[in-house]
Amino acid sequence: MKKPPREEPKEDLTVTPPKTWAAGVPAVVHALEYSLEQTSPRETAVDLLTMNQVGGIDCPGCAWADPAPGHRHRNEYCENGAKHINDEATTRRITREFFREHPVSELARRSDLWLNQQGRLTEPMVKRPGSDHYEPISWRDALQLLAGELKALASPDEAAFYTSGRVSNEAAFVLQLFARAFGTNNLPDCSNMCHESSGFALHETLGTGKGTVSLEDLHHADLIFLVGQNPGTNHPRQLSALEEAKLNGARIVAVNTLPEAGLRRFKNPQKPRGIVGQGVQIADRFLHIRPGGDLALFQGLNRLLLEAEDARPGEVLAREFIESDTSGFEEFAEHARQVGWDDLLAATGLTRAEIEAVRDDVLRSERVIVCWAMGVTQHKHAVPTIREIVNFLLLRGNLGRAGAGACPVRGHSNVQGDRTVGIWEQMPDHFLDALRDEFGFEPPRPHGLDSVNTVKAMHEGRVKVFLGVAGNFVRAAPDSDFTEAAMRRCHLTAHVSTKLNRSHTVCGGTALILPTLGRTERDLQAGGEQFVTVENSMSEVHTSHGKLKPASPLLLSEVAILSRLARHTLGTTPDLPWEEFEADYGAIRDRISRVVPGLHDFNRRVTRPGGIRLPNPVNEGVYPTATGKAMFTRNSWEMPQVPEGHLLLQTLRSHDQWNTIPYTLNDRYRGIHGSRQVVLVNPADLTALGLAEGDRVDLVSVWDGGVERRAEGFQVVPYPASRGSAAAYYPETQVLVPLDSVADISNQPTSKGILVRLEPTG
Ligand SMILES: Nc1nc2c(c(=O)[nH]1)N[C@H]1C(S)=C(S)[C@@H](COP(=O)(O)OP(=O)(O)OC[C@H]3O[C@@H](n4cnc5c(=O)[nH]c(N)nc54)[C@H](O)[C@@H]3O)O[C@H]1N2
Ligand SMILES: Nc1nc2c(c(=O)[nH]1)N[C@H]1C(S)=C(S)[C@@H](COP(=O)(O)OP(=O)(O)OC[C@H]3O[C@@H](n4cnc5c(=O)[nH]c(N)nc54)[C@H](O)[C@@H]3O)O[C@H]1N2
Ligand code: SF4
Ligand SMILES: [Mo]
Repeated sequence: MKKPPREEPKEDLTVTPPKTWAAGVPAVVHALEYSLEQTSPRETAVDLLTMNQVGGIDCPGCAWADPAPGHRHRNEYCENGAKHINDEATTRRITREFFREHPVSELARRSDLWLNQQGRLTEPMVKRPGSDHYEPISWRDALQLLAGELKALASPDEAAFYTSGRVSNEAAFVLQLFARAFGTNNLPDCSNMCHESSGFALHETLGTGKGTVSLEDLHHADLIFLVGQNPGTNHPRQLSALEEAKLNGARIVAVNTLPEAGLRRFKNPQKPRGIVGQGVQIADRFLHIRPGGDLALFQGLNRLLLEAEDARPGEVLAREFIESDTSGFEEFAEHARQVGWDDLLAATGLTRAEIEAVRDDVLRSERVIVCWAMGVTQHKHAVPTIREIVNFLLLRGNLGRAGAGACPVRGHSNVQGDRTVGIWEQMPDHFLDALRDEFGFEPPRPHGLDSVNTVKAMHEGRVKVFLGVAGNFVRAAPDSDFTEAAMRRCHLTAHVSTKLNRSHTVCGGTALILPTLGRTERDLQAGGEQFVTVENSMSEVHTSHGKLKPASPLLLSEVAILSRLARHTLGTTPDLPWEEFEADYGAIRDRISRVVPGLHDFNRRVTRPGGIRLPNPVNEGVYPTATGKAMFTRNSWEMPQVPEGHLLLQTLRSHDQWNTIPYTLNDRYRGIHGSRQVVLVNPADLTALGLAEGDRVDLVSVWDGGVERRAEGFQVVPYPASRGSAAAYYPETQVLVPLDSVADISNQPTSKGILVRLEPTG
């Protein structure tokens, strides 16, 4: 067993030039370094060789899709996937002695990095009211305690059940079934803070919340946009798909506020030439856009396409498709023609020539795909931005055909699947009807609380019991001080987790840690060894089989914990056979197959190599929207106002972290080493602000309401960020994101658009 570090890592910043390419041999070496620090060579090998293979472990990292069976590489994983899996397979353990030694008040002062590095949780623990220590508790007592608190609530709506997207379909289905049978739709999830804006925009305009493309489509596109995403770090195998597309002749346009390494060159570690050669250039064009400028960019492109059609009638727009498959074109076109170039260029920070060059790329391309992620969804006008991307795709019929479409690139490995099987506070009636018909109870109909509204409700005492299934809610949710105060006001907070994180240290009166098996581990139940299923970003549902010995004999699976909690709370009835679910996950999949369209005959179909691809109505020319057609929309925008002396801050991920969990203090591709307390700013902005490299500053968020939000002790790093913007790491800067600073319509926190000033601290 490896020993965890006892000391906090020392901050000692060094800065080197940002890298101009991603992956290749150093990436592999870095993955192994992190792995071997965590675990043993044997375990590293077992995990990695079965990862993303048929019958193997699904990578617990991002939701990127696997190539078709038969086309997979022997090493079908990336540097970061290797880190994520070994972070779970670590041989470090947290025992009851650890909690005896470390009071909760001390753990609450520890860094996110240190908490995670202590290793895997091994047995259920409780912190009782008035105590400053977690102490051991049996599973039975823990679940009875939680069930007792739930039953004592005046209303089921006084409970909230949070899910993070690593949870399997089976566990997620049991959780939402339990919550609804208990009587609430309070099912906030990480997706509320991730792709909620995509869901709303796509639902409205196309009638489906999901992306429309497959990996095959990417390989055969002529033109691919990468908007507001950093694939080299967050979806590394996307680079392999982009490489293939390029070899097939595709052009790539990257739109970003930062010139990320993965957008420039890619050296494929799976290919000999990737190791020794120059690699493949990824972006043919880089648009160094201002933060929040993407709506203006796509509106400008759309205007240019309309004008190109005026000049060459019948040659530019997909007239027949627009006629047969869409609604609202005339109103949209009238609006788009009125967009003023001055506003548009100011909002994007680009030149007209740059945008016209992209128009020419578009005009030369038969098949266009737009990929996007958090740089788009985490802004105030994210929903209109994505609607405008849909307008852009519709204009030339780039939907519903091979090599074209919309590609929201999902984060967590099963965040999309969790939604498919019912994790959403606003599930539509047809889903709730199917649940009623299958299980014989009437699910509650009023919408439940999303993540932001859960924080508000906890703060106001309207939610008293919080159960988090995976994730790290107090670090993922905005406005850390407010969110933590909200959490502390609960009667009871409980977390089903693999590893220790800050959410365990910010406790309600009573707090429970319910440790669980990770995806890498064998899951043995009464009905034999179980596997689970997940859905990737391309709507492919497939299996994941744990291989390793569980981190502790006292761990229960997520399904077992949730089924037992349901049994303790609601009792077993013939209609709700919780024991059966726990014993054999096939029984859960049977139920899913009758509730979720597209997953019929789930048990049989999902075990075929490659699994099931869920149908997307758009690809069949069906649009379940208000008009029954794909909808053009009119979108207005206001330029983000950045008063002099201020910057628009984005909170983002380093190369060495998984969401709220930093693995090291480095961010290799950006040339940042030894510290995360940095703020990256354009040198010209620094000069204007009278700041210089290495200056120490506090980041102060500017927002109405009289509360000061301050993140202390940052070092200034000159960096080619677009003018007027700044970048710093999440979750350290989470404290700056006001709870009320949300995207219109989706209520998603605007984690990429926070107005700040930098206050020198000498
Ligand atoms: N290694 C690793 N992989 C991960 C994760 C992780 O933490 N670590 N997290 C997973 C999850 S849950 C998610 S959601 C995804 C996140 O994947 P990404 O969306 O790639 O993640 P972020 O680090 O938030 O980076 C956002 C990108 O958008 C750019 N950007 C910011 N503002 C703007 C803007 O206004 N316009 C444009 N065009 N660009 C902008 C930033 O410069 C940055 O490149 O990654 C998943 N994969
Ligand atoms: N400021 C700011 N805030 C953001 C973002 C941002 O870019 N900026 N990004 C947002 C996004 S996109 C997302 S997705 C959220 C992420 O928010 P979350 O999904 O809530 O956070 P994670 O950091 O992924 O959660 C890590 C924890 O999950 C637990 N865990 C890991 N694996 C398992 C498992 O298999 N089972 C169980 N039960 N537990 C497990 C471990 O205990 C670990 O400590 O944060 C959001 N918040
Ligand atoms: S690209 Fe994503 S899913 Fe694939 S190995 Fe890397 S982290 Fe895992
Ligand atoms: Mo995410």
